Amino acid sequence: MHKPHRFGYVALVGRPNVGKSTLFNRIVGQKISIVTRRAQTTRNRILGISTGAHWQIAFVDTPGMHLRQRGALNRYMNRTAQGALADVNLALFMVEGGRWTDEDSNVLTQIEKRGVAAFLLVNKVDRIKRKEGLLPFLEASASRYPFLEIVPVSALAGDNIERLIELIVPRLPAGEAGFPDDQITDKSVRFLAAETLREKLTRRLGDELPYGLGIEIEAFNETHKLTSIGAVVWVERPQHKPMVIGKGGRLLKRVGSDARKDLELLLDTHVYLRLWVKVRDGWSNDERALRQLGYHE
Ligand SMILES: Nc1nc2c(ncn2[C@@H]2O[C@H](COP(=O)(O)OP(=O)(O)OP(=O)(O)O)[C@@H](O)[C@H]2O)c(=O)[nH]1
Ligand SMILES: [Mg+2]
Repeated sequence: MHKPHRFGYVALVGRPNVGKSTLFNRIVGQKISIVTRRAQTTRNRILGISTGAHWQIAFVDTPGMHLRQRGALNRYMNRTAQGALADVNLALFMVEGGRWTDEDSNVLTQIEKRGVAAFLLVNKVDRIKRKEGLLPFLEASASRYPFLEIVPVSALAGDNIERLIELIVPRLPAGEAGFPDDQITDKSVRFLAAETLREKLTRRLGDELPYGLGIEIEAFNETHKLTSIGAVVWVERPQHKPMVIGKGGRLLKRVGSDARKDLELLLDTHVYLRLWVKVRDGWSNDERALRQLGYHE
């Protein structure tokens, strides 16, 4: 029998750090969304398009919904994640296998409020040695909402991802693809460059990470051989500046070199990066500064 072509939007939601962006990148087949071991890495709604023979899925990666809201940036992140639940055909609600927290309950409340059709994705199952040990968790989670499916996965190891896609496709409406089949995201290379820098900086800073790190791309000039990028790293306090620069500028240099490697692969040109670190007092709680850094609807 002829299979109808299907197309739809699928939002990935969950509390911070459960592995949404890791899964998103794996499904889309390219590194689009940044990943760190820190909570609250993703700050924007990011579209990632996956195209198969009879289907196209527009995945929406979202910031982790969290309860402790420190300021305007946190509120923006929560609003963005909640807003992503409107107008999607399906939500993938991701939790961590064996661990249910108040923040998970909060995400579920948001799903319930909108009555969105949802799958429960139980991620990081690679960490669980005895798979039988997961059963009580799966049963308890299943009773919390009429989930259409409950799918244990490992975003990191890639376990059960093909099965997940097979389960999603029949839930989508019949319809033509919404995007050209070679398009994988709605984000510009400028955005991806800024995010790459934020990822490398976050990873290098480790436990010393200051809260408000923002990247602003000031110059972006692309020729067929060389992309020249000028970026400002915004910090919130004067004492954060030396942390980001490092002794003798070493940390910033390493960050630049980490980012350059990724960006050269992404852009397929040589990349020349110039970085400055600047202080803007309390920017993450300042609506105007947030808009300037692209954190607005
Ligand atoms: N062991 C294991 N670790 C994982 C898995 N998926 C993600 N991680 C790790 O979990 C951490 C957070 O992953 P992210 O993909 O950034 O999580 P997120 O849900 O997008 O986080 P936010 O953007 O902060 O909301 C990273 O260190 C990942 O490597 C998994 O399946 N197994
Ligand atoms: Mg993320």
